[in-house]
Amino acid sequence: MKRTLLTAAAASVLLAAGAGAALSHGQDQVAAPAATPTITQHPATAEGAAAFVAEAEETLMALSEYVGRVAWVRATHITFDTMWLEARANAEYTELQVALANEAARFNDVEVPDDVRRKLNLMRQSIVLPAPNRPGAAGELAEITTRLDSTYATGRFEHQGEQITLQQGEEILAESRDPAVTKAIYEGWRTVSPVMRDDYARMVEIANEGSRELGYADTGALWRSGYDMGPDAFAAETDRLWEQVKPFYENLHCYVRAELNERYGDAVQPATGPIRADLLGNMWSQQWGNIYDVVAPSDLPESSYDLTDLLVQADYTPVKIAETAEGFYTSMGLAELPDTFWERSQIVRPEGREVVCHASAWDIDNVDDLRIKMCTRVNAEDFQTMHHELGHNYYQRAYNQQPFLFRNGANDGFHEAIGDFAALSAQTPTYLNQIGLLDTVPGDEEDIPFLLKTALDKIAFLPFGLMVDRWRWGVFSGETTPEDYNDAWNANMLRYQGLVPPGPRPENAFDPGAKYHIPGNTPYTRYFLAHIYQFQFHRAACEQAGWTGPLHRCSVYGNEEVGQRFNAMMEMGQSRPWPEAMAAFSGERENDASAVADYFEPLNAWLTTQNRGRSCGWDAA
Ligand code: X8Z
Ligand code: ZN
Repeated sequence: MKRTLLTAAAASVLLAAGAGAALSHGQDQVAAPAATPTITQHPATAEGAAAFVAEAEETLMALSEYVGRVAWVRATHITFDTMWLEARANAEYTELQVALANEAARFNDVEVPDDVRRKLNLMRQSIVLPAPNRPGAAGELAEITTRLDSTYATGRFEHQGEQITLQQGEEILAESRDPAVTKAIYEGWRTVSPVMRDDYARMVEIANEGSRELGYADTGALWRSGYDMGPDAFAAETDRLWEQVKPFYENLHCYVRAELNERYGDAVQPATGPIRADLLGNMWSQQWGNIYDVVAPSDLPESSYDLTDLLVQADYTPVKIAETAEGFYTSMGLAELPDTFWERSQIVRPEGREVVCHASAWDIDNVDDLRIKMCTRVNAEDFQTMHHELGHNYYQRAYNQQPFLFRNGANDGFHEAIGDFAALSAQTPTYLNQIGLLDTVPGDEEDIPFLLKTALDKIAFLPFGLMVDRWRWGVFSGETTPEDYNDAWNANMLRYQGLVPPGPRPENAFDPGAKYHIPGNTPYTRYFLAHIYQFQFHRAACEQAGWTGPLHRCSVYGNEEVGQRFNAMMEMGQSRPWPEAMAAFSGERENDASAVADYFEPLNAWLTTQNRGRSCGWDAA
């Protein structure tokens, strides 16, 4: 993710507000911010507004660098003290943001130039979790968010007599085809989160209080307001996009269910109804590419390569994956990453200390102290994630000439889509061949296997990308109360994804807490949007490159003209409403899932044929 997400706007794109193991529940030591920010009162005139904005940007930028460095140290070395420091720094930053947002309101009725108005609005809108303006609130909020994030990061559970990490659990789930094992891993990881529930509920109360003071109905409405349209219009827009892609998802669900039924039998996976979530090769069933071998079409040629195998055979290391991803961007004419990227990033999981392994990209000084934090493994998934993270870093650097408040993505979905756009080219066999990983580019007989593999990740993701915030919107609005947290989460999983847990969930379960972005407080609709935008960008880029073949075979590797146009969009940052940024690159001004349909067109037709005679769908009641 990218960094402005959080309570503390500091540095990581996925950013985290987290906390952890070392700051245990019931202790109350953190919190008072080190300094109360002093904000100069400027006259309520256009000049006063401009002076206020300039001063605010300077103050925010300085504090954000400080908070970013503290947050980096906490995320890469979780201890009682680093949690204490992060909570304190985040509290201070939140207090500053809230104070500035309140001050900005004094200019509501003053006529000011568009860019100043946009910045005044952004001062409110870019606070992910606002604290109310009363003593102690920002401190309590920051302590909770740091603790939630660190609890997730340091979570362990018992499996076959050993304490294992999330990453170890994910690896087992990706590879095991034993339903007893996948069930144990699915349920085991979810034992780390019940302890988060009360903290989460309290956090919701505080952030809602803060959001209301800023004029939003609740924190969900605040999150939905960041898309250059009203919060209700944005919710309706996501409904519209989902309706555009839902038939395709249902087609994929139907096909995968039938294959799983064939593999495991009725007792494990019935032929109708929802799919058992632990059989899909991923801890949250959000991407299903790991079970390609289970669902591979038996009447088509086998894929002639597996990217994980290619990387392993070619002795790739995590650093080499990072260098290769950088090479994709530089081939499009973008500059190399700074030396400090290589010196300061965390590319592999360090020994002997606790870290946040969930991948993120950071922009510590808001200029060029770019870094990633990953626990990279040599496999196809992390090859893709590396391109994703560097996309954030390239965006951050492209907009570093903008004023501070515009140093962000056109919207958060753009930020998440940049690297995925690059990876759509970087996963083509043509590209893998160009960089020497793959000897022979397969012919079109492998198109369906290739598209199926891609859809297992990209299409399967769509309802997950939607359901996470649908849950949070309900929580923030009060429609879902703490007693219903877990049932509402699983009801969403059933409704949107057509999935069920492998067995009844315990009374104290808090399954949402077992997904990083819930304890990490990272809004999630961004990823749903990114899974649409990346195909819009890809289609536009391939058109610019003069590509006339099928979209899934197009690669813009080495195309400097496309790179230049793409960078021009990225350089705009958040300075203009997002449709203008999109138009700058693609000529389009809308969210439009037709590019998804175009890319996967042959696969969707093939799935329809495969599903003939099957009754698809599931009952969500
Ligand atoms: O969180 C991420 C990135 C960091 S922004 C690794 N992603 C989402 C997830 O893992 O749930 C990328 C895809 C969706
Ligand atoms: Zn991201």
